[in-house]
Amino acid sequence: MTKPMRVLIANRGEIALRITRACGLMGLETIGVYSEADAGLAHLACVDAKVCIGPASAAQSYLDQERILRAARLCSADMVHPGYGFLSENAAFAEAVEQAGLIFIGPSAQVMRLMGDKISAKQEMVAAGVPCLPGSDGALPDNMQDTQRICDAIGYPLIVKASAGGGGRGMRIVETSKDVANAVSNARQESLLAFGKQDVYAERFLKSPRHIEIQIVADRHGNAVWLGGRDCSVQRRHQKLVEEAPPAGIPAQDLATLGAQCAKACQQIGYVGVGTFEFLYEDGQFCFIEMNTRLQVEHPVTEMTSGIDIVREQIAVALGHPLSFTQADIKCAGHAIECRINAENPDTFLPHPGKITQWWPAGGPGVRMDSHIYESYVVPPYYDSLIAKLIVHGNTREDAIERMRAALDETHIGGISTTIPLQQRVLQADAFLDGTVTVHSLDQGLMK
Ligand code: MV4
Repeated sequence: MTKPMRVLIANRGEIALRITRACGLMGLETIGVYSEADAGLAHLACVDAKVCIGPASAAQSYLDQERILRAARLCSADMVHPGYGFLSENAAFAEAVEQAGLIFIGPSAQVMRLMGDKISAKQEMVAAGVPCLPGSDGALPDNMQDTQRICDAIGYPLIVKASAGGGGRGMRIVETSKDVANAVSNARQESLLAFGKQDVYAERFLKSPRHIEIQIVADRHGNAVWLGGRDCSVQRRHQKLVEEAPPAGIPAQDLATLGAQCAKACQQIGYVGVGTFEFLYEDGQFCFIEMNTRLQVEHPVTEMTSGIDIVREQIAVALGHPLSFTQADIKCAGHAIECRINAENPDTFLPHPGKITQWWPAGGPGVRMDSHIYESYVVPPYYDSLIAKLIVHGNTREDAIERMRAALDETHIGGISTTIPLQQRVLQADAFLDGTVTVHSLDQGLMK
């Protein structure tokens, strides 16, 4: 018997528990790391070893590469799973993990850099035949006359985006030609301040798009498969609230064409791991915006419709195993919806940390609750406020909506306020039932 591989889980909360479960199924040993504020995390009761890596502040714990690598050495880890957020899209960390002789569970540092830069990502996608919006060919030049000419050629409205951006920072919408100079210099300044990089690009602006994404997985042997599409349009301030698979009302054939383009793009850029291609969808057209080189929060809706354990496959391909299925094996069955339950005031969205005094999770057929909370658990104020993901599956979208409404009603979380009341409203809103929600619907008050 060879000794099992050991996976260090460089994350916290529900995703640390999700990764611990996948490792358990695969016969892998697990190492949990936690901050001083997180000694009570649920997954720490299930791991084979645990290490406190520092104070509550993420900068001194979950974001501290040295402390995580030290814990990895201390516990003889073979692999590091970064989860989402924190160091998951940090190419320097991926490199440091490999330098230490360990396996980073994610794509190569080189591909992370290529896709992390929005300008090079878009150039790669154009080259791979993935649909993109018309815009500047690479970064806008320093020269304002040339910039003005390029923007006039794109037409208005257009959007100026930071190459290092993402999540909505460093963007400026430009309505007319005379606003170009100001928008570009403001976007540059904001990007320099936020990311230390002032490169920006311009592309046509879509006024009311949906946010559609494609989940992919690729192995080291040149196989790449897309596992389905998701609609993540229900969001507020770039925080997603409800996600579903498949996207409602989009012809399956159109999604399949796009999925095949994404899988091919993975092969062209040498992508290995799980990943997500993000698109805007308007008037029947998809336009690539960015790629996420990590496991995503909303991966469960794709697991429920594809039947694939995405975390398990992610770890398997990191170990060098070939994918255990081909594209022809993947069928989208039924419909899945996820609600991200946050410890927040549902109206102001202000975080509401504190002690959970009551926890009654929903259950029953087609109901899945991915959560690390329990009665007496204290939600710390230092991190993301996600405390649970409620996922339902049904044969049709209507069945899934019905199950989600019942599951939201059944779930009781005492002691703190949560986003559940807001999600209950979304699940009753005409725009949601019609499948016409755009990324602006919630902010525009269309789901009250
Ligand atoms: C856009 C856009 C309209 N046109 N690009 C916002 C965050 C970043 N990921 C990309 N974003 C957008 N890019 C063009 N050419 C509108 C948005 C956008 C958005 C996109 C996805 C999810 C929520 C959003 C909320 C506001 C704006």
